[in-house]
Amino acid sequence: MLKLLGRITSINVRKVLWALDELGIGYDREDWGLPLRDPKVPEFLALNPNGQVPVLVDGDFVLWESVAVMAYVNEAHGAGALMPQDAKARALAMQWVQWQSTEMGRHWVYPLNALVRKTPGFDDPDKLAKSVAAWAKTMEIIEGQLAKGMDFVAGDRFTLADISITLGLHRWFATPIAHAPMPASEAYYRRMMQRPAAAPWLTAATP
Ligand SMILES: N[C@@H](CCC(=O)N[C@@H](CS)C(=O)NCC(=O)O)C(=O)O
Repeated sequence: MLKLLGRITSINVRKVLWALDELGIGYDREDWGLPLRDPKVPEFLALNPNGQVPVLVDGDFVLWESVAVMAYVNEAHGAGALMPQDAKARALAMQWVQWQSTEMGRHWVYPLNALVRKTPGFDDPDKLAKSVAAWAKTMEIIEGQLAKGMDFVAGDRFTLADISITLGLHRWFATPIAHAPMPASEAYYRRMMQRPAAAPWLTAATP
């Protein structure tokens, strides 16, 4: 049985959980990550020297970095069902997966901590405004992509990109900031919420 280490309030953990559920793969999950269980302890650092979640344990194989973990469970345990076979189509899907993780993901850190988690120290209005503005620009990029009229973010089929982008949209909508209208993104988000494997990972309890 696969074991996933990580708290469900982590968007990076939820990427993997949604992929596992989408593929119908069974797993055990252990809560790790603050404030539940400190991953910066020797037992956890031996698995991931970064002291971060998620970590996947598959027998004696250990893997960290959520994008790598999603890709691994899809290929090793899901017969590749969540990515296209065609190299260009697969690369385009991976483009969105990586972009969510890097370009988009770095801008929500400040707003999420300041406005949702109320983390002490995240109280600089200038930093907050700059992060929100930069995050909003990434949302315009998503809106532009989804307004092209495809059913999914990277084309005509559901891929790992939809997991990453929908979780990013979920965080955007769950953060109490001004949301400019994004009709294509809103419609897409509602469609994704209909997927049985998605619903548990798109709740108010996990912004
Ligand atoms: N690039 C890494 C980032 C992992 C990461 O930032 N994890 C956060 C949660 S989203 C974490 O472990 N924070 C420390 C903690 O929860 O104690 C990935 O995609 O897996």
